[in-house]
Amino acid sequence: RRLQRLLLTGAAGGLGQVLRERLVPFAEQLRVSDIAPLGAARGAHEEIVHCDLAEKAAVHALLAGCDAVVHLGGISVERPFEQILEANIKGIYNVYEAARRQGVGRIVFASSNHVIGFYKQTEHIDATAMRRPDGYYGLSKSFGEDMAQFYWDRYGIQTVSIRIGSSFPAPANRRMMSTWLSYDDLTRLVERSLFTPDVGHTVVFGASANREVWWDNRAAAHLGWVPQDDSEVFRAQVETQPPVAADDPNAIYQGGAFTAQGPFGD
Ligand code: NAI
Ligand code: 15L
Repeated sequence: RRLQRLLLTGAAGGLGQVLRERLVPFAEQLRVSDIAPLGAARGAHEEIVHCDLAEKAAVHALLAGCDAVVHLGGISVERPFEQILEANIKGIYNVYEAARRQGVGRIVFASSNHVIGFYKQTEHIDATAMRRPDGYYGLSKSFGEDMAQFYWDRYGIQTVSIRIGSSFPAPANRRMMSTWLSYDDLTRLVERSLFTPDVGHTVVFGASANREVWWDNRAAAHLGWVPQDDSEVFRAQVETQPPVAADDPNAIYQGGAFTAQGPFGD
């Protein structure tokens, strides 16, 4: 199972730098793209394309000749709406419309837990739960998931929307003991998302096999992804931090502090 040409957007970012290495076995050619510097090509298997996702013509050229896209590019935190509009909302439209025009059949979309951030940590949900975005960033990911559903229903372009929890080398706080997604589990999930046949538009929550997970992935069982890692190995380290107050959003909401960002004045 090897693609001819795979595009990775957001390749200069935290997860992009990880997947730039780890996606290599999955394609003959890996096209890596970002608006930020990417350095030199890492070998004959790599193509580097600098591109602003908000620029339609550039994105259409970016997808030419690709079999699939792992779409990580965009703003990854809460920001004023105008910034999110450019990178994430126009960006995802440009990616899907380019996929349609260029005949790209599959997209792996880096969605986020912030599409459901206003659920309480005491609630357990699955992919059918109504979305409750916790800011403009979460709204843009919610729009991205709708875009994915529309391009599947209307044009047959397949997507796996991965609602990533917190994918970092280690959980940075108590909330992330639940939301943490190891890089190894992320890589295996992206692999399953690229190669599982007939995914249509599948929504999957990206969290490792942590002791307390708020998300039920039975609706994505066809991906055959079973997380292997567990944040428990970091508990002692995380619990050296002072306890979180009971009224702190980090202790109440699945989206943690994102639920209390803004408002952004002009
Ligand atoms: P990051 O912020 O480190 O990387 C995002 C990359 O997108 C950056 O390199 C940035 O330069 C690029 N970018 C921003 N605007 C752009 C534009 N207009 N045109 C082209 N490129 C642009 O974020 P990270 O952590 O690597 O996340 C990757 C993806 O996964 C993002 O879409 C993020 O929203 C999503 N995600 C990540 C989570 C995590 O725990 N790391 C959790 C949930 C979702
Ligand atoms: C996200 O969506 C962000 O991109 C990431 O930086 C983390 O903040 C993560 O969610 C999280 O919720 O921990």
